[in-house]
Amino acid sequence: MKISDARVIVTSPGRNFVTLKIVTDEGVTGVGDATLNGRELAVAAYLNEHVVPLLIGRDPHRIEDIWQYLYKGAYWRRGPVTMTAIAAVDTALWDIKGKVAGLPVYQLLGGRSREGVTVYGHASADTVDGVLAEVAKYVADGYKAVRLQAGIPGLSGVYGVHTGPGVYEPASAAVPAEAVWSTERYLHHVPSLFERVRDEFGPTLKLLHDAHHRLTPIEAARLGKSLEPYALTWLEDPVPAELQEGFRLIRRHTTTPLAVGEVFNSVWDCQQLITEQLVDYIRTTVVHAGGISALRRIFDLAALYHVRSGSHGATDLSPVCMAAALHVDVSIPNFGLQEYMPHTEETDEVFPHGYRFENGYLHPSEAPGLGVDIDEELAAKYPYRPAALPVNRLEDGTLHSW
Ligand code: KDG
Ligand code: MG
Repeated sequence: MKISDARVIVTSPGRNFVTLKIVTDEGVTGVGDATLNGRELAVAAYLNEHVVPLLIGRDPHRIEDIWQYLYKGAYWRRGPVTMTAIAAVDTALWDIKGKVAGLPVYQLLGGRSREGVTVYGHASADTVDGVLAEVAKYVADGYKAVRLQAGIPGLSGVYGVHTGPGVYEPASAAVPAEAVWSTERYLHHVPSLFERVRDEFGPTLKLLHDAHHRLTPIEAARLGKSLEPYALTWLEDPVPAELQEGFRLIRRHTTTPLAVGEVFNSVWDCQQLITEQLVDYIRTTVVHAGGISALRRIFDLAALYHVRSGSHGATDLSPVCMAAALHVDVSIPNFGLQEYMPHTEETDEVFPHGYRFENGYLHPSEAPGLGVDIDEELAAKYPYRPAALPVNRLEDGTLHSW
């Protein structure tokens, strides 16, 4: 069997997605998500210009060899654009292998380690009362875990806080929107949110929070400490994680579990965090960390150090990524949680898929391969629209992150 064609499909059914479809001379096809929020066309160009020409004529069964060839052969290793492109190829090849084998991909990864994939939903609102109402809806839907994000009094347009109808979408204008951030206001407000939710919903509901990389290590340590009475499952992205040793300082001060990794691209980005046991959950995902093959390697390393998976699953990761993530989640021994934000109806129509939500769990498709596809005709009806992630400035105008 040989790869005869590979198409890069850019579509925007509510938001932008990039998808790679690999076609073989025997007519078997595979899909991989290649979406990098706000930088979609860079990955599309990388694939079209530098990767697709290298794939034609290759044996699609040689997943590992093709991965190594694209990674080592580029000379310029790692980076989000390169690794997202490699991830798309890897994911599509696993899809093909599953279809040829007549098995869902999780069977090729060792089979089930659990009955369902526990997911967390997003309770998000301007006010604490609004968040409480959202949590109640998730609990009624069977969710076992909920992430809490609330507006901060005195700040408008807080990143990560979704209000009103429609799905979560942080990328808006072609030129990044700007908001004002105050760490003081934030650190003062967040504990009161968790106090109310714990009081109302009791001790067993898993509660999470995302700090979106906005703190310094000592500020994060203070937040972790102040949230200890509310027993979070995790505090996510407390600080930007380029300086992995920065997590030592947070760890020294708090027992609040830490999660990090949605912006990581390779095992090297989390090596120190994992081997020094500086985090509890590693949030790397299929699309941005080099595909199913590379993600499994990260999770295997994590398993040796009591670190569990907690893959990113926001709406800017397409249903192709979610389908692939679920095959990994259901098979690995050290699964923790999977993030889940439902996509828009338009997105679900463009990406028909067989995974399903039931009572707090997602279940991968039982169809051979990943159990997801792209309707190319429908995709063509939604042209690309430039959209970028926002930035924050401190009250004095200094550029902060998110
Ligand atoms: O593209 C950025 C989003 O995926 C991100 O803001 C979502 O932080 C996020 C999360 O935890 O889902
Ligand atoms: Mg996050």
